[in-house]
Amino acid sequence: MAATESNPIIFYDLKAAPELPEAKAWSPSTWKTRLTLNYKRLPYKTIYVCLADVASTLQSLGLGPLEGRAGPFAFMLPVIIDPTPSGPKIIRDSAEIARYLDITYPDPERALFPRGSHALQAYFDRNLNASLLSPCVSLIIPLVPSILDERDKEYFVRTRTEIFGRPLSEIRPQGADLDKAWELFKAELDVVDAALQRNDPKHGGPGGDYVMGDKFSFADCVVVGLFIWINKVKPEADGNAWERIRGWHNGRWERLWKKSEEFMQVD
Ligand SMILES: N[C@@H](CCC(=O)N[C@@H](CS)C(=O)NCC(=O)O)C(=O)O
Repeated sequence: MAATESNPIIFYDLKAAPELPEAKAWSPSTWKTRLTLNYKRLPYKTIYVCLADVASTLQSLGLGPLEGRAGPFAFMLPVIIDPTPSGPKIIRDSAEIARYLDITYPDPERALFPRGSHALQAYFDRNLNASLLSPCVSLIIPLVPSILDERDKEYFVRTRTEIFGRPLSEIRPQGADLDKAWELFKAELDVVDAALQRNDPKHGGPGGDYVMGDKFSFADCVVVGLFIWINKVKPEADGNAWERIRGWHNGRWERLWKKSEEFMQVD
């Protein structure tokens, strides 16, 4: 084992506006890694980086743009540096990081990818992100600037306006369209809920509130990371989004949140 309390893993996360301490640690992708590190009880230290500085920070570590990517998404967080005996090792992308940590710090009791689940979890991660992308783009992304400092606000609005081809302020639906967007979001979660119902012992499943039933895994980091993001960004105009979501599907998401709370420490 390489990382120790005195020589921890370095975890790069995104910074929120300093005057909003409750918004600290807001990104869904970097939460996947924080949950991963906390679950595996690995020693780590977080470095918070402004969105506008992600590219220059990663370039200063010797990283180039992600393959096939240009513009704002060419450099993304999370990134970790693991102080291995053969020198620092840089890993980027939350799923890559989780796989790397399972291999490098094996602990059968705390595997993020229990045996046989690698392919299924890769499919889950990809599809959950893809299916929730469209409702999240309209509901949550336009509110992200509200938790950023002035420079990041300008960066986020400018880059997202470029990506979406219209001003960020026009993306968020209003009135009846807002309710429709939440319905679309719920419809996507209906699909996940229907799948998770198969964990019930009456279907031969193990029971329990995690994606894999009674065992925490990387798939839980994917879902919980998304909910934490929604909580931090606080779409208050919608009457507290989490209040809405936690009652859906017979309280499934609140139970998952509560079961995962022990892995939510922030340094
Ligand atoms: N698939 C990647 C996605 C990472 C990602 O989307 N990161 C965003 C923050 S949530 C980012 O760093 N964006 C940089 C930017 O917007 O400039 C992962 O899971 O690590």
